[in-house]
Amino acid sequence: GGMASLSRFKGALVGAVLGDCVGGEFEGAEEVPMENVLRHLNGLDDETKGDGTLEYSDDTAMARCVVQSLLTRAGFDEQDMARRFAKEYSLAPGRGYGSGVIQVLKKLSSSQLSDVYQPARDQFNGRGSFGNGGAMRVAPFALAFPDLSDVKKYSRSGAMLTHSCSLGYNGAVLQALAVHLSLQGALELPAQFLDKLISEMEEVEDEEASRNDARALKEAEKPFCERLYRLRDLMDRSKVSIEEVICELGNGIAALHSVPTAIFCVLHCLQPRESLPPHYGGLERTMAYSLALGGDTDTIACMAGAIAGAHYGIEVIPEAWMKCCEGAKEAEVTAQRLHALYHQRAQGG
Ligand code: F2R
Ligand code: MG
Ligand code: MG
Repeated sequence: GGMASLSRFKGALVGAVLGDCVGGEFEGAEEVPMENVLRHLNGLDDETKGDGTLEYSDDTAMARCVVQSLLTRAGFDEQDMARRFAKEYSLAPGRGYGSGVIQVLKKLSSSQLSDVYQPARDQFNGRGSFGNGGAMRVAPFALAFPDLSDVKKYSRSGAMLTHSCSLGYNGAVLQALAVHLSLQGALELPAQFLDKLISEMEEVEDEEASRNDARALKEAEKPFCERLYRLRDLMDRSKVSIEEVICELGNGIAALHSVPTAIFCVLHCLQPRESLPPHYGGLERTMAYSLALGGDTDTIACMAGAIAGAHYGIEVIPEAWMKCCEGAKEAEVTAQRLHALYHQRAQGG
């Protein structure tokens, strides 16, 4: 499809849901043989499956809150979004939330709260969370705002409702930028895509709060930029093993150890790979590869799925996968409404 086409919007939202649903199987696994991944994915074609047998987790539960809030308020409203997170958690607490963020979600449901960002600031002795919970749910921000500076501003604020550490919210900004650029067709030129992400993150990580957090956590001066440079080195190699990817970029629950990894999965799978079935298209390759990394598979596949889906569009998504994954059909419908909001804004309406 063309730039910011409806197909790309649908692909992004549905891709995220699929990644979450199919990735749940291996979350927390240390080693995941590709054989097991392919067996899992081939099993989705089974006629007896369908009707959402694979349930979504916190990644999608929170992304749905983001979508509903952005649509209802026709933009970012922190009070409304916070309320939706809290309500969703209280209605379905068993979706596999991070152990820290649960505290925030409980506090956000209090009616006496004067500052919705305060519970997040109180996390981890005042340091805030650096988990990938802000990034895993950020895709709708990339789809709601045509202006890149708005995507940056609001994805950051949206993440700060639960993640006040810059290593948490900057991961969300990076993921939102990747989805947004992919939506514009930027993955047609992978090297330029990565250059653009780096130049944007150089600016983002130049802020004082980011520099302070990086220093306190003994990370590189600009941690996400450093990972993106490593990613570029990996892309330039003719062969890269799963172990090298995990070692250089990570596969963990921290945003720093998962957002650049998800971006790498997408870039690596733009072309056919020896370890993956030749009949697989790019989106299937991205999913399979994300799962084979092990670790935080639902979240890495969810983030990679959003970027890849925005690139390839909805047409390439296997119907059997759509049927198996809870919430996939609904994501396709709501993507249409985000598409309308985006183009309304783009026309200055
Ligand atoms: N939580 C999971 N999966 C594991 C458990 C699943 C479930 N409970 C079960 O077994 O049934 N998955 C989901 O969590 C990730 C997103 O987490 P989020 O929203 O960022 O949560 P949190 O609690 O803020 O951070 C996650 C963990 O990271 C560590 N951490 C974060 N900041 C820290 C800091 N400043 N200092 C020390 N540690 C910090 C903590 O261990 C947090 O618990 C996604 O994978 C999603 O799928
Ligand atoms: Mg999850
Ligand atoms: Mg996860």
